[in-house]
Amino acid sequence: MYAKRRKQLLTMLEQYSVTVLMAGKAPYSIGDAKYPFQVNRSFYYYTGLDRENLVLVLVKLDENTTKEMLFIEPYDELLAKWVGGRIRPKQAREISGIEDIRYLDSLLPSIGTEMNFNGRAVDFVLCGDLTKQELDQPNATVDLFNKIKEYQPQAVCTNIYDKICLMRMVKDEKEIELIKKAIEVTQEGIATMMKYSHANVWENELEAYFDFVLKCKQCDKAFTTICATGKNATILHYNDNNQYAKTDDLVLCDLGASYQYYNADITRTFPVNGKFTNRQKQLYDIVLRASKLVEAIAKPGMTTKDLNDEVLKFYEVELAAIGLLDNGATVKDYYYHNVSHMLGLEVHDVTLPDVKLKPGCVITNEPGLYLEDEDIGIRIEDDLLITGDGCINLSAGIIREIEDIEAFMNKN
Ligand SMILES: [Mn+2]
Repeated sequence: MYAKRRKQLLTMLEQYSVTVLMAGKAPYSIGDAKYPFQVNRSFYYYTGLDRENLVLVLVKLDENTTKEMLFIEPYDELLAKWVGGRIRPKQAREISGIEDIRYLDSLLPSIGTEMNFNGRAVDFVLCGDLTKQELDQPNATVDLFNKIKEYQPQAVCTNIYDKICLMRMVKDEKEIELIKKAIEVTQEGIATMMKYSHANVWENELEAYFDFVLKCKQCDKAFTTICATGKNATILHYNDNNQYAKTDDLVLCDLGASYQYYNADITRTFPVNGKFTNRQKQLYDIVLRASKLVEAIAKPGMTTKDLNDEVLKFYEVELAAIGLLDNGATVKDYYYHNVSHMLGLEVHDVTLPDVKLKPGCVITNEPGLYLEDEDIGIRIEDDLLITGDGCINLSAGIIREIEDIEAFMNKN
């Protein structure tokens, strides 16, 4: 699978190019402590390896002359006793399918050799996968390029983010299977939260039930859980989760499991005491119908902006009908985010501006309504797989109808 992906990428790369993808390193947090290591997702996508400080180099001279090399750190016996062993060449070869495994101290000379093919200097392109955020800060790929530039002044640096993005945005069967697994665990986590919810429950208590299920299922959190009761739910990325609910508050839980780096991104909103008030029902029903609208129209050829425009049009009518747009208020006063983003190895997965959806894209569908004055924030978020002519709601198994939520919570 990884070899196939590298082969596909190589066909998209320029002739006479050296492409470098890095696994990355964990940065220091406080003193000698480090943040948990997060592998660069493109590196993982093309190698299946999730260890620190590995480098993939792809060389393309022409369509028939390509080369792939993986650079690793030498095994360190003492380090192995403290934090575990580094990956050995054999294991790296087995997982990634790359035959040519070398040690990192030969990275620069190896690239130098490739750049002097047949003894002549050619206009090589050093490529990397740099996101918007990475381009704004010191970056190891750019540092490496600058070193190479010292003795290969003709080298130019090209960002191949767009090419990688075009591949990563279309998920294959294996990837969809892993996303489904992440959704399944998320479903169990949400059900457990609903079961143990009660009037005046603490937000962090509900969060803990979700975390417990994830740990038991060998999953990590896809992102910091948002568990927001009452007014807190009107803050889109509230994650203090340290307040307790009022008796009849709604709780908005935006969360997801991550399974083998593939993510779920789900939101459910439910009454802490198991019973919606009439006002909550009225507003929840509008959000639910917005969600069903998106599900009905999402298909190849559309952009996520098209989907959001449809939600805005729908809200114009629905919010006016219940008087929320009187006195100059606009839809944006109650709904101030977009309805959809790509989902995959990253929660906000790679995408290009105005890119049209294709079969195999996985996107979120997350309309919401937020009424600060009434202490009500509602969002319903599902994960959709775009198919040949429409979409499949991968999270349809997570209950969201008012009657289903009330029945489930009261039974428990
Ligand atoms: Mn989302």
